[in-house]
Amino acid sequence: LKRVADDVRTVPEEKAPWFPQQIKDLDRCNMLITKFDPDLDCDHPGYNDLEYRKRRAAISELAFRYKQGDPLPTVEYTAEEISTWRKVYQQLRSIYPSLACRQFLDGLQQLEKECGYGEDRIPQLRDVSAFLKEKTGFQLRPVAGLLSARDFLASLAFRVFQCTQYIRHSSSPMHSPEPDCCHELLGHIPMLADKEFAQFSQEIGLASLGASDEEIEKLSTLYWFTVEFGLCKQNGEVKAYGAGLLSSYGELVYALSNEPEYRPFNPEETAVQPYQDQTYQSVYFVSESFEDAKMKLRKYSASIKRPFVVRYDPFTCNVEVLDQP
Ligand code: TIH
Ligand code: FE2
Repeated sequence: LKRVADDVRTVPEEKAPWFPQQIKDLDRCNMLITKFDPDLDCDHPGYNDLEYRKRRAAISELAFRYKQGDPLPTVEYTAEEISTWRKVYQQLRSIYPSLACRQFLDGLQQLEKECGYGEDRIPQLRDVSAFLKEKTGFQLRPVAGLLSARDFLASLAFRVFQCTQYIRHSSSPMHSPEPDCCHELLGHIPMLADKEFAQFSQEIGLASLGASDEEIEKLSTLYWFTVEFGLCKQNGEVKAYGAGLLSSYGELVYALSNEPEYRPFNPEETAVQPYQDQTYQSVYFVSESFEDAKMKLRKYSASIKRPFVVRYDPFTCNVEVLDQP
């Protein structure tokens, strides 16, 4: 490998799609996907609730205005929102001990002790981000809704996790087809407090930088079946580590019942498995351990063809581009 002298060197556009090389560049990674939008999708549980839609728009506005380095916006949640949170928290909390993986339970316990997690209030992104920064270097950034896979994955390369701040509609606390703060705060955050999982997440992000559309599609499918809906073995039992499961009472119970199909996690196969984003998954992939998932993913990433190599510099928090020999 030949190191390129200039750190801010970029890859010419004909060689690869643009990608962020500095954390500040994430301000440009904000392409939203209009899917499950309460204003556009008549099946959305909030579609007929004008109050809810107005509230969503106001919280989205905070994310649209956000620039890297700004203090994270805080939201004063209403009594109704807190009551939705309470239902979600109570229900899930009662089944976590038997269904969630050890890393998740450790993270959640720390959040309850050190970060004000509990059923009575919705934690603020600002506090959670400060907590994570100390544990694994991850930080949060507010996002208005579902991001394009390319932009979402790119932020992981910088240990930045894009988080929605609104809450699901009160009529469906047990499952949401789109991310919301229950999903982020309960599903993702406890896992991101684990060092090994944080590393795993960043590696998916780094693999995505400058990748072709086809590769992005495969990586986001891998992300889907691991970070969102992954299962892993622990002491001879199958446990959940995927955030989409850990934030949905309905799907968490379903995934660990004997109804769905299980297959061993294998990146080549998993990356091309069609997935379900409206309702529960019909197949889940089971890893032997995180270590195993990380090693397999690393091998897969190395097989992605790019005309350059990227390296994250933890001192400057920049992504360096190196030429292939
Ligand atoms: N289904 C999850 C929940 O109910 O919390 C949310 C999502 C996970 C992945 C995409 S949307
Ligand atoms: Fe998610």
